[in-house]
Amino acid sequence: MSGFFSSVFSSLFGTREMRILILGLDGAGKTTILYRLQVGEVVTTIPTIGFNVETVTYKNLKFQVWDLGGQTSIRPYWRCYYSNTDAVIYVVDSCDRDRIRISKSELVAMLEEEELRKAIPVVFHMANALGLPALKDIKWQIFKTSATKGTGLDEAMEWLVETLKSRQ
Ligand SMILES: Nc1nc2c(ncn2[C@@H]2O[C@H](COP(=O)(O)OP(=O)(O)OP(=O)(O)O)[C@@H](O)[C@H]2O)c(=O)[nH]1
Ligand SMILES: [Mg+2]
Repeated sequence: MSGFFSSVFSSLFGTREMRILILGLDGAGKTTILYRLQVGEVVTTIPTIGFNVETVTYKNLKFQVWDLGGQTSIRPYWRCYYSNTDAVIYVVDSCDRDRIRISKSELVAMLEEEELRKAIPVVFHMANALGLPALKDIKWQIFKTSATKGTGLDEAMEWLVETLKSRQ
């Protein structure tokens, strides 16, 4: 890349890695998504107590991706990770119908957090059942994804990258 273009490029994106959080209820598939994005494979997971953090390179952009544990007792600690977050991937297991309301209320509560005001939310996995009024004034998108099959992840990441770029 010539000096001119590389300086334009770095002024657009800086040298800072974009910070992404992956949130959602326990068992939603967050850790599976993190490692699917990082190594392109389905890994065997155990419930996350605390977090996993990995650097993910996607379309030549580097992301620092934080996957937080989603168990009820751990959710209050999500807020400790909110500051300086560029995007939140919120994962909903559409088969977990019994807990869809809990998932919705955690999502709505998260979106109301002041520290996440500038973060771009992306919902992975869901159908329209959530009906989210809280999202009407912000740019958002829902993608049907499967971390095990790998479907939908590319499309969702493509949208996120373009949205982050258009905001620079
Ligand atoms: N069928 C199907 N199963 C999935 C998918 N993603 C994850 N799983 C399975 O769901 C289980 C839980 O996945 P995890 O990725 O560990 O869930 P998590 O959201 O990280 O859970 P916590 O760490 O407890 O918050 C695992 O057995 C995964 O193999 C998916 O897209 N489809
Ligand atoms: Mg996990």
